[in-house]
Amino acid sequence: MRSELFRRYQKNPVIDISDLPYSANAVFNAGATFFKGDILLLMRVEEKTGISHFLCARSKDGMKNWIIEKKPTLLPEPLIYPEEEFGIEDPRITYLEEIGKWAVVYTAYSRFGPLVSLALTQDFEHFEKKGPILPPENKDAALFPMRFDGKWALIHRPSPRDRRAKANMWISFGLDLKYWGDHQVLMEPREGSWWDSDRIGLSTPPLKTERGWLLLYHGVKRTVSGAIYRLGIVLLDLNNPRNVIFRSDEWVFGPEKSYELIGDVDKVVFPCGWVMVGDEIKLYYGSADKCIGLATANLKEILEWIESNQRGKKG
Ligand code: BMA
Repeated sequence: MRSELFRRYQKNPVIDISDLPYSANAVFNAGATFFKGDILLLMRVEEKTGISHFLCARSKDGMKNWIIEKKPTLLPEPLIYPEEEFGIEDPRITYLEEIGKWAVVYTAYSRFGPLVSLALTQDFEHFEKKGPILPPENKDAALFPMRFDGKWALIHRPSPRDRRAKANMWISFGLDLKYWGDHQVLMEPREGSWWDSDRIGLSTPPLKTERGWLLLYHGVKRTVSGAIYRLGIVLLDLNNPRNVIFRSDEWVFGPEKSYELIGDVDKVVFPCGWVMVGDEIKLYYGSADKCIGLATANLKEILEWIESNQRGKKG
């Protein structure tokens, strides 16, 4: 049997509510990036009201000695941004070299439904909120770090209210970071008993590799005892990310440990961020909507695994 591609950190959960400087219900679904020599997590904290905000944590090795901000880093501001009435959730971070800023794409939630909002920052202290960039219902969005033929690219997941219509992943393009067009379906859920048959959505922002843009997506299967959230691997064409060149048949990571199986929402692994340290990927994932898990993977192993799976299919 092959060893797992993603291996859990032995001391998981890497961060949970007992690490926070104030009382909260849950800390999960964190965006991740490098910042001033540290690994920085922008964590979703769900308050005991049910409303979420973001809180920064930093660590040299991304495993221990986390320095966690004393106060919330980014709060919903419903008076200025009514779409944030019920909170802000699930940040995905991309560093945009062209403008020298980090883009945080997140879900803003209100009575009008979840939508995709954008904020820019240079220091993770001050944020320029740009407001909604896509209308409801839409979530699971992240930017690519560069332009393609002069245009920025964004992956996102609109979900039709009519549950008979599938929630697909889309890709859109734009000349600035605010207005999006050239919308096109990128990936659809599979059918029947497949692990990703109910809905799919982007998990981690696209990571540039020699073979293509690597990303993880979550696939949901609905069962009589509820939904199961698992992860699959995708590779997109380096020059034209509309082309999916690989999608794993099998999930590569799913809820197995008690902290992934039991929480506020059972059987959920939900990453929003990863970083590359040399050849090692550090993946940060929300566990059962309650705490944060860490898993590591070797990029070469992943690319070799993709290669052998592609070959297997062709042969
Ligand atoms: C998704 C998002 C995530 C959450 C997941 C599992 O739709 O709302 O924030 O972690 O469901 O509950």
